[in-house]
Amino acid sequence: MRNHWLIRQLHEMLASHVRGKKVQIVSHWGGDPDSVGAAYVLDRCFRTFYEASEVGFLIPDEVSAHVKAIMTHIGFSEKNVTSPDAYILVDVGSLAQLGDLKTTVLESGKPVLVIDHHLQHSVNPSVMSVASPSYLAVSEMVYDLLEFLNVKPDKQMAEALFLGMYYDTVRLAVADSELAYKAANLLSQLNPSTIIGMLEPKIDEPERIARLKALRRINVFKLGEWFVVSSNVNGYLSSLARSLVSAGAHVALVGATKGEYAVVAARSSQDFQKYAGIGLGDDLAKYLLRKFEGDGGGHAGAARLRLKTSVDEALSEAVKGLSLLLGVNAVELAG
Ligand SMILES: [Mn+2]
Repeated sequence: MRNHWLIRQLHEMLASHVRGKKVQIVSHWGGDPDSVGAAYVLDRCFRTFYEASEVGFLIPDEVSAHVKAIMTHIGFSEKNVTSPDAYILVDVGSLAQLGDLKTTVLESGKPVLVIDHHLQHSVNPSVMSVASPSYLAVSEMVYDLLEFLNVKPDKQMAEALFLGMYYDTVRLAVADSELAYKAANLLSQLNPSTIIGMLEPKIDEPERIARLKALRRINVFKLGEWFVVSSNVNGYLSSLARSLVSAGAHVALVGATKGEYAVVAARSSQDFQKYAGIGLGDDLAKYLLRKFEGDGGGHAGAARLRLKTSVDEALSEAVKGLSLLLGVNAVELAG
């Protein structure tokens, strides 16, 4: 167990806020295999071991395609709990990641508990948090919670936790030996060939067209050693930003018009997150929210913002912001 003290604290908080209560579990916007895998096992534990009277799970904003595939496979679906007694936020590094559910959660007046493995900064004082960046995934924290409870995961639980750990460690590329031991333990209960493919789901035709069109419309900038691309699109923001990073961008900025706002999604590559020394969800978000009226945030490698301006203006200000934060000029590559 990575941190026995933290897991005991988690257990004690759950014991006092879940037993006999109606509990709403919420992930960060869009969800990902880690938040969904951890939420699935927590949902089961809340029913069985913590004796919650009702449990539901919600994903704010658009649910990503691979998350849908995983949920269908393990038999887990979203459920809205009416007037819950407590909110449990899973894998939520900042409250801005609650997207359209942020106000509902914060204005409920109910206990809010965050279970997370990111650095928690500027967390609202009314929010309780069990978090440690020493954990490589929330699914790993939940793995340790099962061990603490002396519960052996069944096949669905093993699949959910394995996918979460595998995804958040970039297919074990940033894992350590402790996580590898846990992953191996889970792997012995499942068939990798049936589940690992779910992390690369088939995309449907409209999304495929959107991705290809986003590529056609990009502007490419060189900021010192980093390549930054921006694209003005119509939808599928997170998916397009991710695909531009896998196409080779260190930072991808995509924006779409939504009413009188520009919604901007930003993603960065692993090496940018590791070596650039700036975070999209904090540094870049702060910069843009000083320039424009709006809201949003995220974490080091991913951000989503709503800004009261045009998409082109928001994207060019984002490039300017990155250039200032990195202390290098932005040079647009022509053609
Ligand atoms: Mn995570």
